[in-house]
Amino acid sequence: MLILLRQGRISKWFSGIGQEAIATGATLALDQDEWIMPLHRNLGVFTTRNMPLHKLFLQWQGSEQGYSKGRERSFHFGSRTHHICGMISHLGPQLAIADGVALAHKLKQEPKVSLAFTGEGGTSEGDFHEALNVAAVWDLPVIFLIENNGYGLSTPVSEQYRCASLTDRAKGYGMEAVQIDGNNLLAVYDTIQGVRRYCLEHQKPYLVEAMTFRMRGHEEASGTKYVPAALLSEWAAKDPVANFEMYLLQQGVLRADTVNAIRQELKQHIESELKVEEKPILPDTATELGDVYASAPTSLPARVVLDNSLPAAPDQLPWPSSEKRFVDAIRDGLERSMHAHPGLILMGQDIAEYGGAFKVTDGFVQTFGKSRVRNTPLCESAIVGTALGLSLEGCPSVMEMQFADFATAGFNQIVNNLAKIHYRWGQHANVVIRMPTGAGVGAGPFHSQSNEAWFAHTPGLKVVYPSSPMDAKGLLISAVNDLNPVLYFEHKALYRAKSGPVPDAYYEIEIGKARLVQQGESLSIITYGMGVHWAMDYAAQHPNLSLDILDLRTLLPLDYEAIQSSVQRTGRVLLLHEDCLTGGLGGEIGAWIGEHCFRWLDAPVMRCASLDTPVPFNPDLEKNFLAACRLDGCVQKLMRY
Ligand SMILES: Cc1ncc(C[n+]2csc(CCOP(=O)(O)OP(=O)(O)O)c2C)c(N)n1
Repeated sequence: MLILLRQGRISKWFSGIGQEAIATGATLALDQDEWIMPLHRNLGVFTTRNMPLHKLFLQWQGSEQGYSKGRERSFHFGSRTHHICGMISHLGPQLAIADGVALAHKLKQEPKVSLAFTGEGGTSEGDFHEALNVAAVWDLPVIFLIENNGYGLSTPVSEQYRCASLTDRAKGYGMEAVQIDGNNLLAVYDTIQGVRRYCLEHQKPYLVEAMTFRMRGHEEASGTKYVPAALLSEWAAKDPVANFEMYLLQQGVLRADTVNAIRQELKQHIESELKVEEKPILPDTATELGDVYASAPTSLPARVVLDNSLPAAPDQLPWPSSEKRFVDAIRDGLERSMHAHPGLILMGQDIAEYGGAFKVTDGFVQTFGKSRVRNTPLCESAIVGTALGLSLEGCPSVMEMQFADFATAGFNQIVNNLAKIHYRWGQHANVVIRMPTGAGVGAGPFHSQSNEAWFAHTPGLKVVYPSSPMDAKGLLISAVNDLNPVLYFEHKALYRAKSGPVPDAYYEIEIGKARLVQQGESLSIITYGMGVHWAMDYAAQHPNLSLDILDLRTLLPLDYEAIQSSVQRTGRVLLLHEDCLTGGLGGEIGAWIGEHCFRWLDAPVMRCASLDTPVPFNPDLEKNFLAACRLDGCVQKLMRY
């Protein structure tokens, strides 16, 4: 690897020299179909799972024939075939994915563990704490394996943590732990084998701290100047490969000539694998864009798919339907999905016996049981990670974010892990995150935000935002059936304030399709969520105006066809949303209209949005904050233009 790097034949990678026994020993101790969540120094995981060397080389050359079609670097890739989950650079997020996989095994009653690696530096991340705590509270068979190699980049352990040993932390989680010599292959192998048996038998997690040393720089270019020479020579004497070889020679398992023969054989193998030609990548934009999302699953529960040719008045629906409040429609969609997908897991704070902060899942635990309706500890990041782990094992999940505002605490897992995993290495993330959102409820800056734009900006996510009970049920069912991560925004102020007819059937509303609420000629109001109700109320109060109201319903991907049709009908566009003005969806849609629909415009595209301030608590301040109070002014201005 070092030679190839110097020759420029492979790209930057992170050396595990001096730590080989850990990745190799741990991987050997597991069954081949047990998931491993490796990190950047764990070449041994990939080779021990017998990944063909030529394909690994091609991966590090950024080739299309590697494991990530040239999209990922170094060890940041996974392979379902090998039960290896690719890391993201942020390190800690790997740990909770192992929780999800172990949860799936536990629920399916399969005798399997998952194993997640972390460096000692990574143990300082909140993700470490959250993942270990969830595994402990939920009794999950996960092995957490710390490779304590002395330095996190240039930071020595003395500046990383204060406990005497990282195993001390296990006690705080109610978990067993052991510290071992990570440079002794047999000690690693034996320990992980025994720990694995423990995890299976007791259905509990276990923490292993393997002591080792990083013999080279964090990556080659950064060197080891900051490491005292004495430490390097002390650990050089403990080299795991040289010591194992010596041990085998002493035991008579190996002879000197066999050692040479093995070396020659490996050298030749490496040389011939390196000869596999890399075909140059011919970038194809359609392929790149096409791989952002997983395609539709091949089999889905029998369902009705509602399309946009439905009568505008929902009470003329061709199916039996009942009048339902917005909140009950969500509940109905969730309940029908639980029946349709026996493997579907619900997770969230207080969602079981308590029924959730908004009582959406009230009574679910009686119907579906506690293993499928799961109260979680207070740890958004770990639960999103767990949801991803469930998806690796084929279990869809719906996580209730108690308030959309708290998505910040799980942001990394959402925008970096869920969103990018399919593009990076072809793994889907069948995860729905319910986001109770919005203001107008006097809840102040941290229980009222509209944060959909953060996610609508992230390739790989889908963002839906229903405004009617009928859409709420259908879009939720679609979101669960979709293999991609879906952020499902539900406005809290609509829960009990709005009702409407909802078909009794198990039905989908297609993600990515807007709904024409009413057709008009003088002005388009393009909006979503609460904005739809503001626009409808406004239209009712101004019957003299012929308003075209388009409910986007999905914010990513956007229905550009419907947007263009609306612009063509009126030539005047007002983009209305509850989110703040700057960086809101309105700016993006406005730019698109300017670029693609200029010839139909009779006036500049305008935006009506909430103020660029946090959401204030006082009702009068909140009213002044919200876009609704500026709607009339915007419409009048646009009509006058
Ligand atoms: C969230 C985050 N912060 C910082 C970094 C930069 N970084 C990459 S590896 C590393 C050190 C990690 O140390 P450790 O977990 O001990 O693993 P080691 O590299 O020693 O194997 C740092 C700081 C990162 N990748 N992610």
